[in-house]
Amino acid sequence: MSLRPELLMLKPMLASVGEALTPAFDLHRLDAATDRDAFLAEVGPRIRGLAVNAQAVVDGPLLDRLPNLEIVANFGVGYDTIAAAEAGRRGVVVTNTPDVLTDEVADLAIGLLLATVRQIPQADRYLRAGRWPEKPFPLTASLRGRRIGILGLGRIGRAIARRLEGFGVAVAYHGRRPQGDVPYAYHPTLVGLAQAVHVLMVVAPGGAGTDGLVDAAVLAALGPEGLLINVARGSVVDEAALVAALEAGTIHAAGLDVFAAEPHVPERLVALDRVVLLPHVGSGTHETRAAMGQLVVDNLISWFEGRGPLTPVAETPWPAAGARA
Ligand code: 8YV
Repeated sequence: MSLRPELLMLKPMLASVGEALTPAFDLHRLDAATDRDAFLAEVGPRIRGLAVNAQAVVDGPLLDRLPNLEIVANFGVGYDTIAAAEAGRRGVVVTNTPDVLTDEVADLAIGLLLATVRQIPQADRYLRAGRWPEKPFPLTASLRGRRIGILGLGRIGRAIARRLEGFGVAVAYHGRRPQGDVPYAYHPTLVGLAQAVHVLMVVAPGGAGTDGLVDAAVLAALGPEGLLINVARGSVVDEAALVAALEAGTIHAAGLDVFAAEPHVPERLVALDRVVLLPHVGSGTHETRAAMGQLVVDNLISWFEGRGPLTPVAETPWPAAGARA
């Protein structure tokens, strides 16, 4: 048996993560196994750490196969596909990658907002299709004088709001509770926020607590001039209701970086010209992905050197009260 801690990756990760882990750990790859069951039966009991990409499912049945697991290090700030509370009950700590991606995702959110309002990709397509000599590109909506609502004023939501201040637009927000240290108007209900703004930007974490939160009623409240921008999780928006609202013109447009069943995007969305669709690239730069990978590595090294996790999630606080060793 190896004296080096044994780690499992469920899917391929950024190459630098594997390279940085290899000197200190024995790395196993579940996706490389031809027989997943036989692999987990043999290797599972020796696994002490998991390194996972955001959106990889870590559920009770998988945790059952890993009885000596100590830590799940997630590559991503969102960890809605990890059963974190269940992991906590089993004494397993879960870490994510906050802060290192905040500004990058906020930048992308602003880019997506402008692209959607001013139809930047559509204008690019128009030029490339050789249509400019026929007649000028049609006039678009404007960000001027618009009110922007943010659903989820966490780290990324705040970074977006700060950027919006520079654009001279009014910002309001909805979340579980008002936050005392911000100058933005709080709306206790999401429908109330949607009614009060022209643009709703979704930045709330995914998971059971936010599933389908942006539903037909919220979209109706946003109204026929309204825009929806989502850089959080597809699950936060009722995608069928969104498609229906866009098709019927009950909202004006949408800019989406995330979808309910990634990487699959409903054909009816793709068919609509008033939406800007991105393949989940919010954190997708060389610099930020490298920083996220480094934080995954640093969490694992810190843990196995006995210094505890660097960025544990809320469900598995550290140091933990109670039973955890
Ligand atoms: C993912 C993300 O990490 O951080 C998150 O929650 O959604 C992204 O940054 C990315 O999809 C890589 O898996």
